[in-house]
Amino acid sequence: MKNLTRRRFLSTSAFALAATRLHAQGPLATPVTLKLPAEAGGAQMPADFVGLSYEVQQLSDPGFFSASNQGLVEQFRKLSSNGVLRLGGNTSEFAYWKPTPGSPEPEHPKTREVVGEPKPEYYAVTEEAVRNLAGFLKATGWSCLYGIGMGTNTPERAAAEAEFAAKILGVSLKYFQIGNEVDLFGRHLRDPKTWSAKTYLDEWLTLARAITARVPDAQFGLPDVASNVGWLTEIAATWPSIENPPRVTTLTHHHYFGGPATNPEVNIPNLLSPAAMAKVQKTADTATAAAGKMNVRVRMTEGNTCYRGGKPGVSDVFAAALWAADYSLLLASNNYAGINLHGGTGNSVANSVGGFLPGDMMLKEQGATPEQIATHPHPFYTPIATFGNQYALQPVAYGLKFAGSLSGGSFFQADLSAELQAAGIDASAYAAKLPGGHTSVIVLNKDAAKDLELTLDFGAAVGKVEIEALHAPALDSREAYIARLDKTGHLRHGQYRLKVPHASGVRVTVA
Ligand code: BDP
Repeated sequence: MKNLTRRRFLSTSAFALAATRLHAQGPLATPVTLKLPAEAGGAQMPADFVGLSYEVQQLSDPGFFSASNQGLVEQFRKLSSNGVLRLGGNTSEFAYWKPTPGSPEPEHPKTREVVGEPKPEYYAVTEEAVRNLAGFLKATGWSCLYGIGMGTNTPERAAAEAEFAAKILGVSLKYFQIGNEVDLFGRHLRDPKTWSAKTYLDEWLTLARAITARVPDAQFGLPDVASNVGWLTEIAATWPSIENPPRVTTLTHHHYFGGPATNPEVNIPNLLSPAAMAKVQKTADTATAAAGKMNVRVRMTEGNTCYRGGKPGVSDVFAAALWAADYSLLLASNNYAGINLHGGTGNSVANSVGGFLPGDMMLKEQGATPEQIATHPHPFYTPIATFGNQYALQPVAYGLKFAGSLSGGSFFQADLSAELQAAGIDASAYAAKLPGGHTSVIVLNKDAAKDLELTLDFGAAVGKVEIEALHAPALDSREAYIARLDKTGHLRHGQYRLKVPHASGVRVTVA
């Protein structure tokens, strides 16, 4: 088992420097020419767009988010030099603030036990954990969205925790979030007959006001819904009638492509289909319209390929990298402030969904041995996997990192993906003007078979061309590489012609 685990770790962590194992050539799709507009002028992708999401329960081990956890620090830095760590998840509703080692555990309200939701097992968040988190953020260069429970919390405890977190995290704290997937509270935490966006907002205001009384410059993101973005619309409509509202900087929601692992609809072709991205676009339209009314931006604070811990063979393979790159860039071009892909340790995520991962059951039923199961990352969708005391970036993280290379840039306002799809190929493209003045185009050929013969028309003579590829031997391989390539295409009169192989991504950057 040790050997297998070790091998898994090496294969996903290596950055190949040249085009290594490129897969076989596919049939060619109709050649496409994409003309880039002269001016950027679209959405600006924040420098700290890239983010990860973890369960608050991760804080119950104060050594996890700590500067001394060097392996994890390293992987965070490898993913981004200035990302955003979001703490929340289902387990955040069962955390309680324990200010001093001697302070007693408070009494907890009664909740219902429901399959798929965490069991009412409470744990403490301590000053030590928050101090270590501050050190971790300094060591990584990341900032934090700090999640405070709503489901079983009180205004007094919320305010005390927020006051300490604000003091210790300082500039590393971007904003607070109160409550996780509040649109689902009717399942196990509140009375489904009376729970609504309105009753939620009343509770939220009580907690946020208690926090603001102790942290006068506190900023917030809300409502962190699982999927009902209609709540964002309702909140935006109600907002002007709230007197002296707490300071909200961001509207937030989650997104999982599908789930759980046992759902046959969660498969690679569906994940990479244009239909999946059309759904994302629809949600983005609703969310950004609401945010526009409140003069704030939207952030997708928790999401991934498959809820309840991911699906082996879909969440932990190269297809997830292409999905993550496309998903991130689609939201970025829709003016999102950022995204946080969910992950963490197997235990914390298993607890968040009721104690076990459906993906493990699936593998067992397929006859996998415990040793084979242990070679998969747990949870299956995690961007950074834990294998023993080692951490490793997974394919989905390489997709996020690849998309993140446009951070700080401004998008060209052109639906390049629509032009590619009109040519009958499942591909997407995004182009941005980078802060240094370079133009960078990312093309994701998600097609399982067809290679794409592409001409990028920059409209004027361009300087040096640099190419980077996101690739792996196959869509279902548990590997991902980001590699610099030399000599792949031809530059003539401001037109660059290249081939984008099926199931791969390419980034073309020109001076
Ligand atoms: C979300 C929860 C999170 C879970 C995740 C999942 O907020 O705690 O880990 O989904 O189902 O609903 O995988």
